[in-house]
Amino acid sequence: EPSDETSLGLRFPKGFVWGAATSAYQIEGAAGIDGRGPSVWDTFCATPGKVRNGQTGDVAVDHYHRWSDDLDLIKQLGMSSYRFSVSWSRVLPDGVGPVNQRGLDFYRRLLAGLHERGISPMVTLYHWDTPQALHEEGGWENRDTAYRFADYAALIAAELGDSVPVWLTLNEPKTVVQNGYLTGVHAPGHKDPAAAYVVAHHQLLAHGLAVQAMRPHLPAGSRIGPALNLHPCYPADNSEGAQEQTILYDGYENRLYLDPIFRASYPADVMADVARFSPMASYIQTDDLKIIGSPVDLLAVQYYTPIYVTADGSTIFKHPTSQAFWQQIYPQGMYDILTRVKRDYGNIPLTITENGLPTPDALGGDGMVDDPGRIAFFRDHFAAAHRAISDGVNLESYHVWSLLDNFEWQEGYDERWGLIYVDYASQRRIPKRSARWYSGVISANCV
Ligand code: GBH
Repeated sequence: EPSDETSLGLRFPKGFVWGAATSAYQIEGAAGIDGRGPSVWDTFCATPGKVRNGQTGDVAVDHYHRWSDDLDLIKQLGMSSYRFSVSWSRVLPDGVGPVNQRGLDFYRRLLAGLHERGISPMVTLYHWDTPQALHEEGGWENRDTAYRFADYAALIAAELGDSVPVWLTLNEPKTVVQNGYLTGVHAPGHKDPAAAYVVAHHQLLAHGLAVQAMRPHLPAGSRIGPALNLHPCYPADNSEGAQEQTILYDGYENRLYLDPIFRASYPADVMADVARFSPMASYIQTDDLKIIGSPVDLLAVQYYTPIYVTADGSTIFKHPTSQAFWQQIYPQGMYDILTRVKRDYGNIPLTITENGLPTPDALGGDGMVDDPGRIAFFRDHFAAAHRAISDGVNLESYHVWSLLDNFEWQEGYDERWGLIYVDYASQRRIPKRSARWYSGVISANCV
């Protein structure tokens, strides 16, 4: 039901795919159920002071038990693709070793349910929930974890490969580096710049090893790619210092991940800077970059916010912010990052796997959840994506973050990012006004 004020008359290419995204720890709950092993996020949430109000993903939105109703909602809204992640420790409770059949069966049921409803799955292998047992062996600081990830990836490809056309290896390695190991606001909560960039290398290596390990198990036509959160970086003013600092900032935010994957090389400026505080370079072995640069079939882009960099390398805000203190609302950034990827890395197929906005949603007296801010946000970001397509960007699908309100990491349940409202007391799902609006966009293939 796009109304005149929310409709721009921009038609998307025929066959453009619309969907929504989630991740295992944020929605599944059932933390100790059916043999799931603990992950670093279970440990982190159980540590006092780490997550707002001491909240955890133990129950989350109970998707592990309510998946069938949730798939019905995806279907009713008219989406043709659903991106979710597999919990590594649900399938391999210790990250290695014997398979937990009941865990694997959950994903088989989910994939069969999607198939029955004609919804195409896009599966992320890792969305930050490192098995606790592997973490205790050194986790991402230990090169061995990259090989264990590739083993897990091969297993999943062999077991589920027939029913998944698109695979994403790691979700946002940068966030694990920055939030998990630099600022410590995410699991495992380390504040260790030296370790952080060793972790970056091992995650990138894990990506490349997984691409290689999965191929032989997948049917022809299956596609694999990384999911990177990219940040367009702009100088805060026109001083020379700000311009220079912006280039380096862009290196840390974007090129450190894009260059090794798409050019099989690390950016020299970032490596020189990293060498001041991290032994990362000494962890790079012969052939690692060849492995990391293994050909991929698509790039999954996640865009939330731009970054403005000053001459002293700090950042400032120039646009309205959202309920997430780090997010500035800037649709043009979507256009800028998509066209930049094309310009610098070639015309690889792109999918948007996350883009979204938290709003302070509440159930109204009329039983509706009115979220005009989210509608305006998506309208403007869809329009920016549309313009990028018109300018030749090979964008084939758009997954909004998120399908449902869910466990927003260190913010607990305070931030609602869903198209579908969840009453956490009853677990009742109520599609927000934005969900109905999105449904209209999908059926018209037009924003
Ligand atoms: C995505 O990450 C995630 O993939 C998804 O799971 C999440 O729910 C969604 O965004 C909404 O946040 O974290 O305090 O250091 C976005 C990751 C979040 C990384 C903000 C940088 C900077 C502020 N970004 N973070 S903080």
